[in-house]
Amino acid sequence: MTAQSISERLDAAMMVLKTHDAMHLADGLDRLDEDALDAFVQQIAGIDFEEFARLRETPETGETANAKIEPALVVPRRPENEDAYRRAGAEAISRGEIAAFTVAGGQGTRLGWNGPKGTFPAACITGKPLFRMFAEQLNAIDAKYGITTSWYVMTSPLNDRDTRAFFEDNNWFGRPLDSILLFPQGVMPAMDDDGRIMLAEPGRIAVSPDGHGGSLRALDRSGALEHARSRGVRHLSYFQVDNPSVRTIDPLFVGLHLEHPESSVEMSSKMIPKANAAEKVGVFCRIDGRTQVIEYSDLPTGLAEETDDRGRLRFIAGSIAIHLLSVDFIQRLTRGDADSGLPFHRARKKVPYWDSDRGETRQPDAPNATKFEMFVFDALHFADRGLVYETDRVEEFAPIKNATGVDSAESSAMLQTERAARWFEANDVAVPRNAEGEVEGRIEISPATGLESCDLADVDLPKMEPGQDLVV
Ligand code: UD2
Repeated sequence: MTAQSISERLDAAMMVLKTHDAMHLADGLDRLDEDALDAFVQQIAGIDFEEFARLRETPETGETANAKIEPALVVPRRPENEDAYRRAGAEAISRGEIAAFTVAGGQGTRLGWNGPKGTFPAACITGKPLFRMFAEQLNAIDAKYGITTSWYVMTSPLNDRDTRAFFEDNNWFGRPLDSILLFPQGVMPAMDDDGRIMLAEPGRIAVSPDGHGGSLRALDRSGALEHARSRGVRHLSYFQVDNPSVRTIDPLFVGLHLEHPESSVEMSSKMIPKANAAEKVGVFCRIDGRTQVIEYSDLPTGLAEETDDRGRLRFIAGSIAIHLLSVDFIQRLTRGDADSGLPFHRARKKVPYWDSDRGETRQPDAPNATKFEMFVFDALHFADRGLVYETDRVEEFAPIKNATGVDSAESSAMLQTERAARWFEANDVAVPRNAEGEVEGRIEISPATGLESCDLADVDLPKMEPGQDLVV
């Protein structure tokens, strides 16, 4: 078979555009050289025009509108039979059944960091980047359990090359090469107010990542699910790239996911009690009896502020985006059966667009486009029973999302130090604190030293002086 020439492939792309009434996307092609035309043809081939047409015709329903919404049932932080669950989890980890899965395809616009978010210096003293912090945890897990943990990292077409280069420059953090798979997520075209796909400039359609929910089909399409199966992996421990305090693989959570009567062993999630009604985290609810997350922006204020007899928020179970998903469950959701696909959510955004009259790309002053994203927590809806387990904020949630203020590098560093101080104190080593109880100084505990407080029992912890920076 001879390779098709560029003009043949361009003709085929034009047919696709005609069929889908999208000839406006061919505007300005006469300005392009052969490489740019080639990229355009490839972009057209990657777009699912039928899916786009379906989305255009189906407005987001707000399926919660007439549903009965109740708070989710939550397994408490110190569950009955905790030790037995922890043992069961540790055994599954030792059998190599749990892999780590990091979603790192976001654009990190709020942080203002020029590069993939995982390259951000996040450790409170050494400034180790997020990816290194996770890799060092996995190295420690491997040493503790005598295994090689598989690690899947989802990038996006926008940051895949830079992320890959970062891993290469860092010698893959000493992880065995065949145990790591980086793969890009899919993209979705942006839609203008006339319901048309938008052109960013001649030959380039305006697209954006399809949301972290796109991770499920990206796992399938990239071969990561196959890779996992071939290595005996049965569950993925899912976490976001922005949380340096995440326990990448947690034996107690794994044990609960595998053996708790409330779990269907398909998908389980961690929650923390929300700090206040307005905190920007999704909330675990039961909608018509099924566990689901309602994103903070979609939870009616009335419900968000409701309190119980003791004055505690009723809808208090905040999602910190840590889940366990079984490989079989992900496979079931990605079989291509439209009924089990995750729904798309719409967001109004400012998207630069090609103005063919003026012959230039213009930056809008106000939102001019709709972006489509899937959310991974919507998978819970398809699980027979979704287990929700309560964890502790300081132990597991110190996200870096913003340049300053709430959820910034600064607030994360304070939380990281507070957690380390608690681990010292739990092992009878005093830490200097001021009158407000804040730690005087900073502490960073390397994963090689300990993955949790009890790992420090045999470590000779140094005494900390006020104002000191202590790395152990
Ligand atoms: C997310 C959750 C929120 C809460 C919070 C906890 C959503 C919609 N909201 O809020 O409920 O759990 O996290 O920290 O999830 N990402 C991709 N590809 C994409 C989009 C995002 O990989 O197309 C990754 C991104 O790199 C990041 C994570 O998903 O690791 C969170 O994305 P976000 O910043 O859009 O969500 P956020 O922080 O508003």
